[in-house]
Amino acid sequence: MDETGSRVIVSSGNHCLVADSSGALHRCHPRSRRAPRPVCGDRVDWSADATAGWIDAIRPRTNLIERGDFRGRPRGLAANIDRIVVVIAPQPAPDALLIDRYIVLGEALRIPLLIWCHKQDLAPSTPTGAMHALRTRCERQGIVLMTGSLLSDDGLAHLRTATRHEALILVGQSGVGKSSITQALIPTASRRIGEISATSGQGRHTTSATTWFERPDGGAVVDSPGVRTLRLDHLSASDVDAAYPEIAAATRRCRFNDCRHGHEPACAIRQGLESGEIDAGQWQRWQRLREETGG
Ligand SMILES: Nc1nc2c(ncn2[C@@H]2O[C@H](COP(=O)(O)OP(=O)(O)OP(=O)(O)O)[C@@H](O)[C@H]2O)c(=O)[nH]1
Ligand SMILES: [Mg+2]
Ligand SMILES: [Zn+2]
Repeated sequence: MDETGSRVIVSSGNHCLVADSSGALHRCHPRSRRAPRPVCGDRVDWSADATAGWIDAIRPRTNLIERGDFRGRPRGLAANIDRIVVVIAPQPAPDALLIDRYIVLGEALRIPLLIWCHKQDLAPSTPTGAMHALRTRCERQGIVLMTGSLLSDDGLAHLRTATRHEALILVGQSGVGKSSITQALIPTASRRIGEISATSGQGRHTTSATTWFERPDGGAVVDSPGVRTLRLDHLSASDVDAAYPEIAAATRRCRFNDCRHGHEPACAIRQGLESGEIDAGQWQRWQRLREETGG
């Protein structure tokens, strides 16, 4: 049996689950240890013999989202993604550095980003300072920021509309609501999760693997396991700069090319921090991420 144009919906490195054009799932393995590893979202050609299913080819990707593993080596997370949706919520409290990491990743891959502030039913009536700073930044940088809740009347309607026909990946901390959103956008998702557990023999229903779900009206939602951090060692200092245009521009205005932004005269960063033009939290995070990316 030869199948073309099938989709990898879950990958664990040494095997993956492939959905064929009818939606049926097949467990497949790479042909050899040196064969490229398929990732969630890959389109593949595969075939089955008496022993197993095999990945014959990975179709060209429109993009590949990678994050660093525990040693900082890039590892594929998902491919062929139209938009990264960073999910945050009042609880667990947002981590500004983690949000920035996703902004850097999105800029580096040129994948549009949307920040979805979930669980608004739990949000304080006056936004926190951190939320205010995030909102200001998104406005300045043209990052789409939307709010919603599964408990409000319009629920996720505006998320659905704003991302129609797109392949989304939902990312963020554990417990922010990624799987709940997936199930709200894809009514059949929970049935699918049951099928995946049966096929992979894990019998678990928690989000342990990045999983691709087809949307009923086209596109897809990729649910991913919650993270505490996102390593970006494989990106460059200029990737970081692209996510902080105000800071990058200010560093170019410093009088000295090698300004360390400490006590040098005519330092545009220090002036910006003093005037409030540059956000102190953002400045700290830029320094941290520049260090990590070797800049
Ligand atoms: N108050 C409130 N709770 C919500 C909302 N959406 C989801 N939750 C709850 O948030 C908790 C975590 O939701 P999940 O969808 O499992 O979170 P997750 O991001 O998938 O978590 P991981 O899989 O661990 O990364 C669950 O108890 C949900 O019922 C919401 O809009 N409001
Ligand atoms: Mg989940
Ligand atoms: Zn300076």
